[in-house]
Amino acid sequence: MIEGVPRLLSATVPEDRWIAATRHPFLDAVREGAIPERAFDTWLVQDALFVADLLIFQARLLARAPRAAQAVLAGGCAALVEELDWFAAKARERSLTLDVTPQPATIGYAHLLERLDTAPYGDAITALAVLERVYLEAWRYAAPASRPYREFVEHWTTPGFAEYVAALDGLAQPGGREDLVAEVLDAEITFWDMALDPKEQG
Ligand code: HMH
Repeated sequence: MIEGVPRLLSATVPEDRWIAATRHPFLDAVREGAIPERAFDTWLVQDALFVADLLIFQARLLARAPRAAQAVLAGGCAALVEELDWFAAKARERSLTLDVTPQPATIGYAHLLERLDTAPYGDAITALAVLERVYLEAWRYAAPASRPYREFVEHWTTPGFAEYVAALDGLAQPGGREDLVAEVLDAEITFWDMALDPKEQG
């Protein structure tokens, strides 16, 4: 048993990477309010780019999903569209542009999503379930955050998001390409690393 990993996925998820992805030092720093806002903002804008890539992947996954998985995946696509609106609103509030160059972590993750496009459905949905579960558990670990990040941590730990992640757990088909699950966790770790060491954006 690994804490935070659903039972169905526990045999598929490498424990060391799981812990590195869900208890990253960036998350401790967010909880403590110890991240400079500039660094947080840089990461936030890259996450917006990631969500745009994720929507493309997920829409394609929906197109080839079995009938029984359509409602959850379609709901997820609609939620990602709303999430992009939310990112746009946060960017306006914080005077940030979303029109930035993707950083290497974001480009690397986008390439992984492209490879998942051509993976068998069972492997792709399992990777998506892990991708969302790891994000939820990471933000749960960061809670309760002090200001100025509390609203962000609350946004990514809502009951609605948790229910969606649980529904994805139920769609996962573990036992296939475990290397893809490990790659998702590595991509998540690299994404948090980028948050601690952001390249300045023009
Ligand atoms: C890096 N992983 C990352 N960003 C996200 N927004 C999610 C997962 C979940 O949508």
